[in-house]
Amino acid sequence: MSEPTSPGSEPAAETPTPDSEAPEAQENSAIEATAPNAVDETPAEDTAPVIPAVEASKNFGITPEAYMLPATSEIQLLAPDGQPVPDSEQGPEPGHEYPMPSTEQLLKAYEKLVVGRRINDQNMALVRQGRMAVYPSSHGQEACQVAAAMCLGANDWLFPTYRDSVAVMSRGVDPLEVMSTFRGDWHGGFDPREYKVSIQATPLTTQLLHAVGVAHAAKLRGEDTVTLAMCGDGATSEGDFHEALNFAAVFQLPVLFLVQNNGYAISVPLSSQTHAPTLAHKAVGYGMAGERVDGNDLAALLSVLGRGVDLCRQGKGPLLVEAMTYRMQAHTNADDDTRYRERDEVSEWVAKDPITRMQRYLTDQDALDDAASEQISTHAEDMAKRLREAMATKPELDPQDLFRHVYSEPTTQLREQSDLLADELSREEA
Ligand SMILES: Cc1ncc(C[n+]2csc(CCOP(=O)(O)OP(=O)(O)O)c2C)c(N)n1
Ligand SMILES: [Mg+2]
Repeated sequence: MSEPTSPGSEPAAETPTPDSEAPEAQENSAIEATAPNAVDETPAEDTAPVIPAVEASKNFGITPEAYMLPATSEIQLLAPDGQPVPDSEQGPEPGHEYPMPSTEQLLKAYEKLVVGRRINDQNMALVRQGRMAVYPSSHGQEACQVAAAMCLGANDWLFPTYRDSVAVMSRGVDPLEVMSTFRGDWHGGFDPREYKVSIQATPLTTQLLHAVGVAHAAKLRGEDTVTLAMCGDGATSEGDFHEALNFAAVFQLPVLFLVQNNGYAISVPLSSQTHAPTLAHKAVGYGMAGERVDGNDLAALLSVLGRGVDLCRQGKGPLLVEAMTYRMQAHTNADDDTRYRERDEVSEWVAKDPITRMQRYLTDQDALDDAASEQISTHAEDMAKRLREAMATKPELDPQDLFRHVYSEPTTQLREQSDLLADELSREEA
């Protein structure tokens, strides 16, 4: 078996074969020698291949392995009781130290948490009243979603899942527009281009490929755009997850993949989903860095995702972040979670709630007093009331909308179906 030649190795000396002496062969080799694509026979310079992880690790003065592997424990800046985690206990490893975000940024983020939780509760009530068709709860996962939206700049793109309504709202989309999707009265309530937020993907992991495509296009055009793609723990078993991460790594694209590990894919626990030591470790196989963060610690998330987006912007992406969190409610209103998880398990996570943790910290920092708390609650209540009132009105729907916007020029079949429906409706009215 011959040894494979590496890009920097000397080309092997060629032994002339009897054929190469023939006039025809000599003529051909002369053509090759003068052709524009002729193989350059001069020895290549000794250029070692550039391995992105090696280059990236130099920024931190650490080994490529230490750069790519996630920290040995979850990155945490605030303990569940709201106390800052001392550096000594956190045991920061080189390349894994993260600063505490400013109190101002945390206060802004805290307000989004409170609004997100209130809208979530409102939606659960609307579903029970039959005013909303389906709602995948984000209760417990608000910190991941607020931080994902807040770490992006104006030219960046967010690619959320069905569960990430709080991320979409935190990027500035009106809750009324977000929830019209879950009411089932329109394909999607907002213009993705206006907010640079993709529609919430229901087919698992398709949005990761879209995020990679947008990042690729931006890189080719020389645009300053980072994409952040969100998915769940279960989604990491999908083939699209592999294709998205591999393509992003091969082309060194500015994509931050955020996996919200909430422990379950509907009723399937993580232990039945993967044999990987952690989901963050999956990054290493693709040649990108992985990080694991407490997904209920808003401060840590803002810091880890903020740095991740910065690295992507500097051309040092892609990156994978696994956020350890928990879905406090059932998968959707169509699910009964008492059939597959113990109540004690759910109660354990109450103590790790992302909102009370941040509230305690901000109160201790004298950044949040009763008056400020009251103001935030009133704002959240007003938003819930507006949503409630809007959802109480019957939407005016035109069944012919089913056929509009499918193609710029409707096909013959669509026209036929549209005519059939029109005929049926006119007979119903008569
Ligand atoms: C391609 C595809 N396969 C299956 C489903 C059905 N499905 C909907 S949600 C879900 C579980 C996803 O779990 P996870 O990725 O952990 O996200 P979570 O719901 O916990 O946020 C499944 C299997 C789907 N929507 N799309
Ligand atoms: Mg999950």
